[in-house]
Amino acid sequence: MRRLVIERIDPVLGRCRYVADVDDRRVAQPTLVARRGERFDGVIENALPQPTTVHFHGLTLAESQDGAGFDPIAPGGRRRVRFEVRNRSGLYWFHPHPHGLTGEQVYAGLAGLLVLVDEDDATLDAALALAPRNRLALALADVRVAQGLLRPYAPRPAECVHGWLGNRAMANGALDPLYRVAPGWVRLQLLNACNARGLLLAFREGDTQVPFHLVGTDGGLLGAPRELERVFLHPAERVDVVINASGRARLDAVSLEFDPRQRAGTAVPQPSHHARKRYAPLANEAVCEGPEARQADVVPPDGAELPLFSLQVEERRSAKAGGLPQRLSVLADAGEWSGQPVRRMRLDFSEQQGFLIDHTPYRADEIAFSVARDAREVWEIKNSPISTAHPMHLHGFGFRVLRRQGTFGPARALATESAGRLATDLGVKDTVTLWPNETVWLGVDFAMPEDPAFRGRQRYMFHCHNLEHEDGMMMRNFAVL
Ligand SMILES: [Cu+2]
Repeated sequence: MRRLVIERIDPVLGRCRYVADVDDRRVAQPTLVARRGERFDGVIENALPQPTTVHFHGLTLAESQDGAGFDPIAPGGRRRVRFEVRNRSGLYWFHPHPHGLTGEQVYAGLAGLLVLVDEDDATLDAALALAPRNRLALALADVRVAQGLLRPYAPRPAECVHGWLGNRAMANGALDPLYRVAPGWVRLQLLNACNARGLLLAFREGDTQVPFHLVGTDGGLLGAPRELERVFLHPAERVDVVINASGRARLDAVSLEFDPRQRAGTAVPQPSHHARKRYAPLANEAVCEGPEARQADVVPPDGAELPLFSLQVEERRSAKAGGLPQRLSVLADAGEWSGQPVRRMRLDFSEQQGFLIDHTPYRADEIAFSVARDAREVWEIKNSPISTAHPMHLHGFGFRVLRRQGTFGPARALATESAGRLATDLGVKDTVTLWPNETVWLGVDFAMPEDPAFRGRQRYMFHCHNLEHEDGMMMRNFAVL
């Protein structure tokens, strides 16, 4: 059994971390590695002064294992969580999901990576002749640094509506991350762990942009690699990319400048921190209530260029670079979904309440809709023209992106085919980003494992993974019956 402790380090800054006992070693900010078919067996201890949960993002889990916030762990409490790892190899992650407190806790450092491996994963590494240190799994997050110090989470009202942004990037909790790699292929499994910032990932050698290959998305490897120059990565999305470092001295990963399509103007609805009001010790802490001009921080807006991390290529005489296979997994195209029932949802903006799904603020005790066990559904999700980019996350089930319509120019330019899909839409996804005025069609298979934990009604969530939108009620519960 593993022990996963959620700690708060500094009472002023509130920097949090996961501490795991892995093979009798205490590891801070752990990256857990699991093989498909293995069982996870852990005790989660909450050493925070707030309620929390641990959501295993992207995994096929029953309600009791998903950590979605229906049943938080109280301060000082503990919970045993056991499940079988059923998903394909890829980068998954775990983070808190207590309703109303998620943004604060994730920003405080609570994001752990879960790398799943299987035969396809090992075959790819072998073909690339990957040096062990040339494989990195990184949680990329923007943090607010002023006078050399990390600033605590203190969003102003406008930031509670539009998102809390940082001015510097961290990878796995470290500022100015630089990794030494050997010549040859480098494989990077990258998570956008930012609260709200979208990234347009690219690699540079000096001033020259260096192409890379997309080999996987949220839910594992693509069928075949795609060569790209840049790729959008919004909060909670993952990409698995390989880049050839042979003949290069240094590669810098950056988020390129882009138009973030903020179409909701500067409207500032009255934020209301429902979660804090439910917990007396937190009710008087000011969040979302400070004066607009309280902080003098200069934070680059969403879409501004931001350096992410660097790869220093160490010189070696004989670098044996393998070849990139043209077949990565048996993943086929999304398949035939015509004739399946269509469920329609709309992402809205309300001048009073901020961003919502179907004009309805989240209610913990509400079930917005029910889905039949083992059903296959098409979800048609439309984002309002008065909106912003929303990375929408579905708990419990991976899905396929079938089609996009109304995508704005610079994103549309990255489409790979007539259905408007982007390269990242070609894999299994659990989080999909919708630009303002865009409609996406998803194919969702609600097949449930034959496992006693999945018996009976299972509740899941569908929500925006801009964490301020999520905490601001842009979330719905649904049930699988
Ligand atoms: Cu959103």
